[in-house]
Amino acid sequence: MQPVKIHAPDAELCFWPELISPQDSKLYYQQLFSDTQWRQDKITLFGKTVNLPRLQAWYGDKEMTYRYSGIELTPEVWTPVLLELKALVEQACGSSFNTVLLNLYRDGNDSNGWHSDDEKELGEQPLIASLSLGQKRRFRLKHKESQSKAIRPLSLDLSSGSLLVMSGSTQSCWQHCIPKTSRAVLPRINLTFRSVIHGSCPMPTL
Ligand SMILES: O=C(O)CCC(=O)C(=O)O
Ligand SMILES: [Mn+2]
Repeated sequence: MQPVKIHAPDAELCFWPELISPQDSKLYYQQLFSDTQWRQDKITLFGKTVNLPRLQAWYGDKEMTYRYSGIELTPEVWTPVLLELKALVEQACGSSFNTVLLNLYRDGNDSNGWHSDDEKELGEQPLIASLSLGQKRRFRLKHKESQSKAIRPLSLDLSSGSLLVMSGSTQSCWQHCIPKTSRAVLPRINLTFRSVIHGSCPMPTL
């Protein structure tokens, strides 16, 4: 399937609206929902520790151990279903990955705050492949230069089975988020496949 190129200044965005069929997406969603080692991670901001507004899990190659807040963490070992999805995504976008960060948005109160996936461990121009399963949620992007009002923010509805690939200068020039919604929504799982340099990790954002 050919992706749709989304044109925006300082960004490279490629979108597959239906990389995975609705039937297969449903099966993958159910399997990941029940078989993933979901964790309630916390973040400390200005001396206050709070729960992240979503559950997370991190899988990857064994040597991706990292240190975070004084503790050493190792990713969970790839499961057959995650390897299957990794292969599908790698084939679509022609890049390879060594980790995946999974997010579970349980309802409309769960969210992911404005951030860029620009940790130095991801390299200069990281390619991030974001696969969505379950409830459709809105994904927003805004250019980092608030003065450049001429550059319009973007909104994309990420439905089940869709793949969004962000590359080039997207992470250095833009931020993205999944806002809360007051609509009654079912859970959504998002997988961001990443290629991380040894001994590093994706850091949580609020
Ligand atoms: O849930 C999404 O679509 C985005 C997830 C994300 O930005 C991240 O995990 O860094
Ligand atoms: Mn992100």
